[in-house]
Amino acid sequence: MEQQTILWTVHDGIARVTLNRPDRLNSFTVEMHLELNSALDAISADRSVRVLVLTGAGRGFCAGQDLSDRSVSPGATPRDLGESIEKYYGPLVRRLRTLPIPVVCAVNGVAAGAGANLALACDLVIAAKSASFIEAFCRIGLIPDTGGTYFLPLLVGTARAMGLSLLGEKLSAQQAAQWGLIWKCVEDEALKSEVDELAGQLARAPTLGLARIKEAIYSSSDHSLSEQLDLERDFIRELGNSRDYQEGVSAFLQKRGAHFKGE
Ligand code: T3D
Repeated sequence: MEQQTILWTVHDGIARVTLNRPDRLNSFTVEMHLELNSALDAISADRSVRVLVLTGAGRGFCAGQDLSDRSVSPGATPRDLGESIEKYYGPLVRRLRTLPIPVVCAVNGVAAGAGANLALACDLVIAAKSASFIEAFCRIGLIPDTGGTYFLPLLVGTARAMGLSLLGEKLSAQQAAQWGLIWKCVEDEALKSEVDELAGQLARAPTLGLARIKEAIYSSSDHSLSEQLDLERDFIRELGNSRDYQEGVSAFLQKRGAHFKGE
């Protein structure tokens, strides 16, 4: 499907969404938020979709908020940036984290500001070697939003989260992978094939099980060990009744490949 600011397709259980404002490094306007949101509505409603891949067109992944959309001339009434977070960036992160399918982010180039944290909100992040991550907010007097102040310390620890956020320096994709900020860094030419292979693998996997893995991993930071053990029990109980569990065990015992339907 072609909209003004994003492109999206669904094929073989894989939804692919491309942020498509390459001349502005795919930075967000209200129009792009609205189009992305309506694409995610359609993708969520499509039961055939078992994995979502998010990427950017051109040489960048996403440079965060389109700053040319912000009037900062002296005397102009300041815009309520909190409203922008409340209406667009916050709901986008909540949505990606709660989608009951894996979300793969293919970081094809620079990811800055909300663009960097949008990537971190995804479940698996694969970046091209030439890509980079910049918590650019401090350069314009803001704080990391779009979940940045949550994801960064959780993923790389307070010291590195502080360095990235207070200095706004460019972090290479290789360093991001070494620090554990992202899943993997690959050669630029290999990004598409690696992401296609990964998305295919996830689209053929037991989708309900993957949904519960995502939910369990993300809820662990809010839980005690005891609460998490109870959650694991409940999810295992539910999954033990699923068709994909039956298929997985049957396939193992019969020494054949499993054919999961995602149920
Ligand atoms: O406002 C709210 O709603 C609150 C929420 C805020 C969330 C945020 O994301 S705040 C942070 C906003 N983003 C930034 O501060 C990043 C700004 N961009 C950059 O610092 C640099 O562009 C990059 C480091 C990302 C890349 O640098 P470089 O040298 O590779 O590219 P460039 O030449 O700077 O950018 C290429 C073009 O894209 C350029 O346009 P031009 O000169 O060719 O006509 C540049 O102006 C444009 N561009 C890049 N980022 C943005 C942008 N235009 C508007 N907004 C951008 N964010």
